Amino acid sequence: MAEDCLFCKIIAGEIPSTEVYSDEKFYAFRDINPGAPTHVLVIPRKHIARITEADANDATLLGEMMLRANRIAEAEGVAEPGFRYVMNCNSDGGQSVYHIHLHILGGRALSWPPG
Ligand code: DGP
Repeated sequence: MAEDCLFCKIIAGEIPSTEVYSDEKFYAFRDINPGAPTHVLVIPRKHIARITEADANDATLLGEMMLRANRIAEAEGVAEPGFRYVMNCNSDGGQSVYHIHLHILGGRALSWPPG
């Protein structure tokens, strides 16, 4: 757990969240400011501040995160109509919380390219 990390505090239960999925490696919860009818954040329990800090030791973890997210998208009912994964990195990428998180956005037709 990293000090002063919002998402580490959510994992620890110090800040409340609406759980969608939880296991020994990952936690998923609803975004507080949803950008679509379905907006879930999938985070590893391991603190990695930004995706560019992940290294070869994290390869399995990152792959598993995508596979868990696939199951969550199915459970949320967005897999078939379609959805989007987003992971923002650093300021120009729009990252505001420095604990990697995969956004699952769905429940409506999404425009492209993003703003
Ligand atoms: P990003 O901008 O990619 O770093 O996404 C961070 C997301 O985290 C943003 O969509 C809003 C969400 N968020 C920020 N604070 C909280 C919180 O306290 N609870 C929940 N559930 N979501 C949060």
